[in-house]
Amino acid sequence: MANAKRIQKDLETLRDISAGSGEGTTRLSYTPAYRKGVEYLKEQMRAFGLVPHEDGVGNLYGDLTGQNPDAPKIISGSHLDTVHCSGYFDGQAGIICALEAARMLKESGEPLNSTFQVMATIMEEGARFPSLGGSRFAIGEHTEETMENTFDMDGVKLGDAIREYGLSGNLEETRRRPEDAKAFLELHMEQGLKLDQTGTDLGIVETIYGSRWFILTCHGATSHPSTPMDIRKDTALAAYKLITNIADTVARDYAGKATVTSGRMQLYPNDINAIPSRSQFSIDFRSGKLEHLDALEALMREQVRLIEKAYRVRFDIALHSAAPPTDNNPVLSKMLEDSAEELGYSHMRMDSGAGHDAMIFAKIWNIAMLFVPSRDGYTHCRQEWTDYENLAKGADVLYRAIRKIDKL
Ligand code: HGY
Ligand code: MN
Ligand code: MN
Ligand code: MN
Repeated sequence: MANAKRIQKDLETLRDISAGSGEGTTRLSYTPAYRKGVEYLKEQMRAFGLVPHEDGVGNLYGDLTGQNPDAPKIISGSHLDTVHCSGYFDGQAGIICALEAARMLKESGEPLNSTFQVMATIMEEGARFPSLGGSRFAIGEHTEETMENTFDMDGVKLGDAIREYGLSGNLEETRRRPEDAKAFLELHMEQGLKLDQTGTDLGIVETIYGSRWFILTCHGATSHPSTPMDIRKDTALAAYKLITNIADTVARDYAGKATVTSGRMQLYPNDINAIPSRSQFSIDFRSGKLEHLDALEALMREQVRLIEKAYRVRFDIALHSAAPPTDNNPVLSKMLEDSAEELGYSHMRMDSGAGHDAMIFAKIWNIAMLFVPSRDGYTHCRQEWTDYENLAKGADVLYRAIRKIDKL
C-alpha cells in the first residue's frame, strides 16, 4: 500500500523549496524555484531506480524501465508549476502520487512489461506563459515559432526564458508520439466541493471542461475625473460594465453549465484621479460543452459592440489560449473505478471544471483522470488542502490500475 508519510515529505519539501513569498507556494516556469523543484524530483526518482530526463522545454520524465522497453509506456503525472501564491497540492500531488506508485512498483519486486514513466510538466498554469504550454510542445501543437512570439508579463520571450534556464529548446527531443504510450493517467485534486461535501474518497473524471481565455484591451482617453459622464471615454467603467454584463448573463442563463471569471486587470495610467485611457483584462470561460463556449464568445463580442457605442471606446480582443471539452477514455476510467472498488474506497463519477494537461495529451494518447478531495474546495491559494491519507488512496488506485493496464 502507498506510504502517506513519503507523500507528505515530498509535498512539504517541494512546498518549502518554492519561492516562498509567505503567502503560499509560487513556482513559476523557468525560475530558480522551478529548477530547485525539478532537482528534488530527480533525486527522488534516482533513489528508486527511475532514470530522469528533461526534454527541450523543461518537461521532466522519470522512467522505471519495464521488461519490454520497446512496448508503449504507461505514463502518469501532472504539472510542477503553480499560479502565484498557490497551494502545494495543485499539480504537485499528481506528480508525487505517480512517483509513489513507481516506488510501490519497485518495492513489489514484480516489474511491469511496459516502462512506467512519471511526468512533471512545465507551463501548465497560465501564470507566466500561456497555459498547458509544456504539454502542447510535447504533442507538437507549439512550435519554434511559439517560442519566438510568446512573451510573459515582463516582456521576456519564451525562447529566451527556455535558453537562459539552461535548456536546448530542441523540439525533436521534446516531441511525444501516439505510439509512445498506451495510457496517460493524471491524479489531481478536484478543485471543487463535491468529494469533500459528500465525504467521497475519489472521483473518476468523465469530461474535462474546455476553456477559452481572452485578453481584451479597451482604448479610450485619459481625462480629469470631473469630465461629464456622457462625453468621457472611460476604459475602466467600460471594462467593468462588460465583465458584469457577461457575468450576470452566465449566472442567469448558464447556471451549472458554464462559468466566467476575469482574474487579471491592468489600468493605464492607474492613478486615482485620472480616467484610464487604457484597460487590459482577461476573460476566462469554462464549459463542458463546445456550443456553450461558442455562445459565450458570441455574447462577449455582442456586448463589446454595445459598450463601444455606449462608452465611446474601442476594444481589441485577443484569444490567449483555448482547449476543447475532453472526454476521458472509458476503458481506463473503468479500470480506475474497478481499482477503487476492489480497494474498498468510495468513488463517484464527475466532471472536471478545471483544465489539465490530460486534455492536451488526449489528442495523442488514451487518458483518464482520478480526483482526490479539495477541503472546502479551496485551490490556487495557501488554504489548498488534501489529506495525505486520501493521496495515499489515490496512489493505491493508480498502482492497481497501472497493473491492469500493463496486462492490456
Ligand atoms: O486553469 C486551470 O483550469 C488549471 O488550474 N490550470
Ligand atoms: Mn491550477
Ligand atoms: Mn492543476
Ligand atoms: Mn493539470
